[in-house]
Amino acid sequence: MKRMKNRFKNIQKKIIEMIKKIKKDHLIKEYFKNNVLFITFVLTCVLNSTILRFFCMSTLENYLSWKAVLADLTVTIIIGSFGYFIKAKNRFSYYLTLDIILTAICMINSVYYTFYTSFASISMLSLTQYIGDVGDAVVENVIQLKDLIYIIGPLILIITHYKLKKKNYYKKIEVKSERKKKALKTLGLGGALAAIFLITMTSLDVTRFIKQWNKEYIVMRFGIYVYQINDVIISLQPKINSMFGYDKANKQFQEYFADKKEVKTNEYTNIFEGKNVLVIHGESMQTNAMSLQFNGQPVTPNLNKLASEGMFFSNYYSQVSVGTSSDTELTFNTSLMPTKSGTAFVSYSDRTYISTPSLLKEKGYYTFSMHANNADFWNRRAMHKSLGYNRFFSKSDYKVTQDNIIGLGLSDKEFFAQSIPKIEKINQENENWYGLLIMLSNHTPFSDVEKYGEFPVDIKETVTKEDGTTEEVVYPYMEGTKLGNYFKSIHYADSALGDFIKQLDEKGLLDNTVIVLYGDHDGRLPRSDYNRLYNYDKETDSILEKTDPNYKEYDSYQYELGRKVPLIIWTKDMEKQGLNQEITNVMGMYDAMPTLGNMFGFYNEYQLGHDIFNIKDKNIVVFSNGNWVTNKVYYNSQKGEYLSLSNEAISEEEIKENSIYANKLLDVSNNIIVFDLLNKKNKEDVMLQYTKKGN
Ligand code: GP9
Ligand code: MN
Repeated sequence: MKRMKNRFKNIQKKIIEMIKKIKKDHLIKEYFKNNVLFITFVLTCVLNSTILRFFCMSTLENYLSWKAVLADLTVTIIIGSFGYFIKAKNRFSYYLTLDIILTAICMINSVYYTFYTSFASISMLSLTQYIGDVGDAVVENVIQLKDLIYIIGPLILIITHYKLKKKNYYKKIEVKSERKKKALKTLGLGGALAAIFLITMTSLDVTRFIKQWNKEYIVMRFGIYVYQINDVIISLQPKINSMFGYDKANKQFQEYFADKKEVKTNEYTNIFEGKNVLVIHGESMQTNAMSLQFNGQPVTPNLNKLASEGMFFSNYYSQVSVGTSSDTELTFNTSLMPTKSGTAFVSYSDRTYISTPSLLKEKGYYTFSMHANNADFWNRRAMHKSLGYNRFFSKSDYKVTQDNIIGLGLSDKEFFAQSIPKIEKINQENENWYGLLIMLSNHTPFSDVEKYGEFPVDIKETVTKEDGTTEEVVYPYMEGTKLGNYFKSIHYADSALGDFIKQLDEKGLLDNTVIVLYGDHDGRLPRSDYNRLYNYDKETDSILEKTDPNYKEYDSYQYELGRKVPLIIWTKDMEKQGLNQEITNVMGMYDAMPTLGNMFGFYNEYQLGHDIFNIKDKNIVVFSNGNWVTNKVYYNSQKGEYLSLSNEAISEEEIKENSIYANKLLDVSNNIIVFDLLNKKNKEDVMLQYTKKGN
């Protein structure tokens, strides 16, 4: 004990002596004087990363997180240390190059965050050819002044460099023999900071870091640079992943499905057997638009009509990840979740999928998909084959001219009109068919306003003046906002849908057909616009003060839960049969296949979702970022917080169990795709093992 005390005293003494020496010799001042460029580089990069967190993370604790600052310092000091191997006069180019790269990372993520409320992934780079098409939309709508602020970093570095050059600074500080020493010392400092960082990591930090899907958490704890480096490594993993860990993945997969007990029948079993299916992929259609009207005009009269005449699932969620439209197509048709990195459509199109089209094909259906966009967008050309479509009608099958384009491509009205003869032909040639029609016009940024047709989103009021005459007063309300434009856009898409149903009916194509319509994901609309929608003060043409008794807070939870999309199952005579109803139990895109399977008489033994008519109020919807929702509670795994949705008490146990379930489901789903666990050989292996076990 005494020895320990002495040792401690010695260390203390040494530190005090060191501090005195540093003070006496003005070492800090000297260090700053001799390393101006390096310090400027480090500080500007740390500043940029902090600014990014400031714009993306709402709380002070998040953007000033010392862990993130420490991580940024560590990364920049380590990569900056190599600059000392270079001659002083040439060092600037090295730092400037790095500064530009790191600034670009901040800028890209800043733009990306505004658009997707998430951070960018290198795996999206392989998708740039698809993004290119929406690129203009992004630039037009998303790049804001705040995204340009990061340029200040390299600018400061450039200005500093020229000032130093003028003073002949580089010649003065150049000591050739010192270069290597300095580089190693700086690297050592970076290493020491990295060690401190690693020691302070919690087990939660470690697991989230490895999984990488909780991007906000990683950026908050590790800073943007560590996130991006980790992302590169993780993105390379699909290739590496499928090389290692197969046995473990296969074992977990077998156990998962061996444990699964499912009720397979209910009152809806086989009600649609032998009927054709027309699936309509409603681009960016959100459920909340369906309950709104402007000046007495509903935003989506046709959707509303289908919903009231058919089965309307009003608490239905999209479960997309970075693959947006394509992820929904995957989940809807296979009851699997999007992959953890990359997208199934792009990275894993060569895997085996058990899908609705492939199961219906086994029942003799002709299967097709139609989308008037480039066939390679989201790699559909390859993936639609893997999903079991006999034929994919894409852009080259449609007449697309300058006059019939809205937003990203052929307008929905024109798309539907040109699809009818194709469907008619298929109907004539085949006993049964399954078709998917992917809409396009209602795509962000919803700026082709003049092409959507008249649908004012203002408030018009008729006022009687003192002299008895009347006057119309117009308040701008949602006019000119992105959400307002979205309403105009979805109104257009809704009207295209209405026309389409009418035309199908005229051709007799609805007589033996079930229409299944889903919204593929939300429209990624700004929360501030919802605040205007719910808190508009027409007298001042502004948003009510938060202190106003009428102010309705549209908080982040309401926003997340408000991203619901419609699912409607409709036939011409459903209403007459008394089958029309609203189903309010919470339901996800992965429950569509099991629910429809029961109605059409097919079954996927490897489905992750459930038939909603069997699981009812016990259902749980898992999101690809690990969040989940039940009828009772919504859990945000990034924040580790939950929101109660009913009056029932929520126990910590329940949160824990559901989170374990969610993580397992995501793991199993990801493994199925990455390791191609559904391929024939694998299924045979599994069967063989069971037979052996049975013996
Ligand atoms: C592209 C269309 C839109 O063809 O489906 O895709 P998204 O941008 O919504 O993923
Ligand atoms: Mn989409």
